[in-house]
Amino acid sequence: MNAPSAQMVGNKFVTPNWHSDFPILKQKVRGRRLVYLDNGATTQKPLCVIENQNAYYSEHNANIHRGVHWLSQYATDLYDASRDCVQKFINAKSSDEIVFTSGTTQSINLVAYSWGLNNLKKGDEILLTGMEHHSNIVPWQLIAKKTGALIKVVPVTDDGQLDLDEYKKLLSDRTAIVAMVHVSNAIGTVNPIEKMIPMARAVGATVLIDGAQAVAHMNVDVQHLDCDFYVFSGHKLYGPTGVGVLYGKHNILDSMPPWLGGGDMIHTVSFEESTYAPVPQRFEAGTPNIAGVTGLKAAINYVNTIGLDVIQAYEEELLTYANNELLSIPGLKIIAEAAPRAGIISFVMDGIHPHDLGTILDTDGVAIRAGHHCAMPLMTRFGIPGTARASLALYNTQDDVIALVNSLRKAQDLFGVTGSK
Ligand code: C6P
Repeated sequence: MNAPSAQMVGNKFVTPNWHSDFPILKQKVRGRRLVYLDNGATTQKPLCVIENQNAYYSEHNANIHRGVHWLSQYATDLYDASRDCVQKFINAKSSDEIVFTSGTTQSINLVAYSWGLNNLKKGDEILLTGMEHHSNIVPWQLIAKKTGALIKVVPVTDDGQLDLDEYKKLLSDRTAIVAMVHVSNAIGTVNPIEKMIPMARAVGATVLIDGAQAVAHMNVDVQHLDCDFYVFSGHKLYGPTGVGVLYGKHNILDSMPPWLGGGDMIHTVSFEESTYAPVPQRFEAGTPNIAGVTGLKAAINYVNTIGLDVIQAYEEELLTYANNELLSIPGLKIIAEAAPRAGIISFVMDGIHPHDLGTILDTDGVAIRAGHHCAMPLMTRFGIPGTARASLALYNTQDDVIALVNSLRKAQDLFGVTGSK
């Protein structure tokens, strides 16, 4: 399937009925139709995921990898089937390369504390980019303090893209790891990681990609990318909260010591010494989020049924439409307007603070995010306290964009701002 799914009818494009798969979108907020444009924070869940969670707790709940009883074995099978599903979803070579975590944040911390603490030494460089989410900055700062490694940062250009000339200059045999975001949560830029990963490999660096904002919007093939680690959260992919993924190449995961200790990650335990389970169990200490993991499979199945190429084509069309509509508002500036973007429009408006915009839009039932988006260094780079961010998902429609634009115009009226255009 590769045809865009929206059809032009007159001057309006008619969207498929994905909206109706999401029960929460039927409700009214403050008496108005809910216009949910905060999908970068978390996506809503389709009925099949909600029903999956209900079925898990109504029929299948038991602890996994422990019980000899039927229910435990059933729950174990469900859990393991999700691992196979994720493996296929990102085209990992084997399901052993998929570690379940609580989300992107935990996945990055796992790599920092297990790989980083054991591989980084004084003078090594950790190369980040100027558009990282705090969860791909702070863990590395903590590890840099402990190891004496140094953090270097690829600068962001005025048009919201990574400066590839500077990236090239920053790469050297001191670069131990490049940890970078695939799609920026704050401004939506899609980074050219297909080009950047081989450059990092050429200097022998390990590569981690933060795919939190990518996996719901485009196909990801980790073998094709040839990254060492790829991380994402289930809840931004129409799945439950509290479940995430760390993909790691088998040889590198296998070389890493456990990060958390406890049940289910051991081979043998005595008071003198313990030995550890092979990967991925070595990194899944304690009772995991079994329900969440099974829900992630339901979410991936949902996405696969539509097809990420179809979703991507549809969202690109909607993003272009939203972009043009927003630019018709005087005094509104889109950050990274010229950059290739996925799913996100981040903007500022003359005379109205982003937080005020967020509050006024909420009175119309329009949910956006306003603030620094956990990317404070990027806001500093642009000299702004924050932005207003509308982030799209497959269920958003042209009507949602119209509601957003009308509400922004209303905010201008309320503030007596006419804009500079
Ligand atoms: N961004 C946003 O509104 P967790 O919280 O672990 O699921 O994801 C953290 C994270 C890491 N990287 C990127 C690129 C992200 O966008 C996020 C989460 C949300 O933009 C909440 S701050």
